[in-house]
Order: sequence, then structure tokens, then C-alpha cells
Amino acid sequence: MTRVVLSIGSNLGDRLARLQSVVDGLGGTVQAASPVYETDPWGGIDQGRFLNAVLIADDPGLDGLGWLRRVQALEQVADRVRGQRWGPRTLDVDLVTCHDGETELVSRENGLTLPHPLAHLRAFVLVPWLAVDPSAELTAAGQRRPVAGWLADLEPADRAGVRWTGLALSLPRPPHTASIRHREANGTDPQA
Ligand code: PH2
Ligand code: MG
Ligand code: MG
Repeated sequence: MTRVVLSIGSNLGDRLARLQSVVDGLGGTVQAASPVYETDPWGGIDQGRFLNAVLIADDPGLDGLGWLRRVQALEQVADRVRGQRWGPRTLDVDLVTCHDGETELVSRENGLTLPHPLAHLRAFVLVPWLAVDPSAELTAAGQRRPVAGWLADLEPADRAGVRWTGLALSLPRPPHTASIRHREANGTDPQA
């Protein structure tokens, strides 16, 4: 069983629909989704603001390269073209960390870079990640530290460039949750 933390972002077209397409494409493997944030572009390129979020997903059958192929396929469906580095994109899905049970996968091979080497510098990754997993830790620059610590090291302006939108991604509902929701809304048991 592997568990990934994914950073997803879009700054072209229907940005929210692009992010939702990742959740839909991953289906029942998605365990949690952060709120959606609007973020100033990071990396020094003049471009439109992004919507960003972080997802946590589990899959019993995928290894690190399997996840890489899965997320690249989702980018292709979103008409992603590989243009300028750090430039505008319909959809970007980055692997931030991947764990196999308790073991964190580390890779610098075959296009698979884990953990993500720039995640600790990006408020647009750290803020949503913390929202979805307040106890998360990240190894970067040879140090394993709480995500909250990495975030505290960033410039206040970087953190201020990540703004809560009130927008949410919809997760597939497990059947029992759907029935509890039905009961709450209607006062009746859908199975009765
Ligand atoms: N992605 C980039 C470059 N810059 N800036 C923001 N705010 N959000 C992103 O997702 C992003 C970026 C390249 O992957
Ligand atoms: Mg990226
Ligand atoms: Mg990418």
C-alpha cells in the first residue's frame, strides 16, 4: 500500500474544474482533499494566479513510478502541454511525498523525484498540506521537520500570497457516509 501527497495546481481555463478532474480521475483512492486556495504565481514568471490544493491518496497496487504515470496521464487528459518551466498550465500534478507503509520513498531516478525538492519553499504546497494534515513532516535540505516549521521559515509575503477561497473539491462518498447524510437531511433511513 502506498500513500501519496499530491500538489495540484491550475492557472489556465476553468481552474476549479481542472483540479476537480484530478479527484474524479483518482476516484476512491483519494482519502482527503485540502480546501482550494488562490495563489500568487511562484517562480518569477509573470502569469495569472493559480488555484492550488493538496490531496492525499492511497493505492494498494502503485509504486512511485506507478503514481508518476498515473498523474501524468491526468495532466494529459487536461490538455497539458509542456511549455515554459514554472509557466502557465492547465493542470500540474506533482508528487510531494510517497510512503510505502511507514517507509518514505526517496528517488532521484527515471524522472521520479521524491520527496519533491522544492516543496519546502512553496507556500502554495505547505499551506494546503497543513490544512489537510496538521502533523505532516517533510524532509528537505537533509532535514526532516514539521511542515508547519518549513512554512514558518518562509517570508510573510509568501504566506500571504496563498488565500483561502471557500471553494471545495468534492470527494467520492463512501456508501455508508452517503446514507448518514441522507438520514441527516431527510430524517429517514434510505435503506428502510
Ligand atoms: N506551479 C509552478 C510554478 N509556480 N505558482 C503557484 N502559485 N502555484 C503553482 O502550482 C505553481 C506556481 C510549476 O509547477
Ligand atoms: Mg509543479
Ligand atoms: Mg509538475
